[in-house]
Amino acid sequence: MLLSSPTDTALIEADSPISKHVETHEMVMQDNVMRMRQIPKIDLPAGQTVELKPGSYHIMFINLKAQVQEGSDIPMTLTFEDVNGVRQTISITAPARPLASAPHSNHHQKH
Ligand SMILES: [Cu+2]
Repeated sequence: MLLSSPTDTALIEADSPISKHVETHEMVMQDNVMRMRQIPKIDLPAGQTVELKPGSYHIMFINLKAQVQEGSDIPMTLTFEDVNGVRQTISITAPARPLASAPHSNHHQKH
């Protein structure tokens, strides 16, 4: 999903009927391992296109209400807030993508 805005804006909330919770995440390198973490918002600098994709910023569905097929279109509502605090809500659909190899938390057994 590609997001761009003519003014400084941020994606502050995502919601979808397919899951209980929807979070915005980013990938960060930590101890040479890519991990994801929840972020409160995704900044959209004026005129710049920000891409949401596996391995980068993404929207994560927590506690899915039903099985989701890869590639199926997921309806969701995105809430944006600009620098003046003005909010705008947009309804979209976006294709579901697999996680790739990015576990949420690492549970390595170490000796
Ligand atoms: Cu995630």
